[in-house]
Amino acid sequence: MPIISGEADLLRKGKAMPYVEVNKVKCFETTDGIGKDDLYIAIAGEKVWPYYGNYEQIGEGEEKLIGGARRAFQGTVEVGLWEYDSGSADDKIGTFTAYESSLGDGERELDLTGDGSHYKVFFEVVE
Ligand SMILES: [Ca+2]
Ligand SMILES: [Ca+2]
Repeated sequence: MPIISGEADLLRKGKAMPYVEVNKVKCFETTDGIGKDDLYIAIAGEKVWPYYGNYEQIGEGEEKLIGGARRAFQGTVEVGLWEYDSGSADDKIGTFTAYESSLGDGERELDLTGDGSHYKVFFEVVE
């Protein structure tokens, strides 16, 4: 993946570069409305997954191995799961904050329940 501007800043400063990395997403219940969800993941407001296209469809009982959708950060960073809608604003499945202090804690999982949904997201702060 290309080096994005934030990463370049960190490289210049010569500091350690923690990354937040989303490993897996499981869908237990899609957002309100009919059919599958059009899922995408954003970190610090920038789409990091899927790499091509606006979203990937996910249905109830399905999971996506995200593997490697990551971004460097310092301090804290917001990660969001969103449901793409073409005719209206996207629906927020949920957002959470990743902390630099979680470096080395291993993989964590969180439940997200926005817009009538239930997802589990598995993520990690790595070096
Ligand atoms: Ca929707
Ligand atoms: Ca949609």
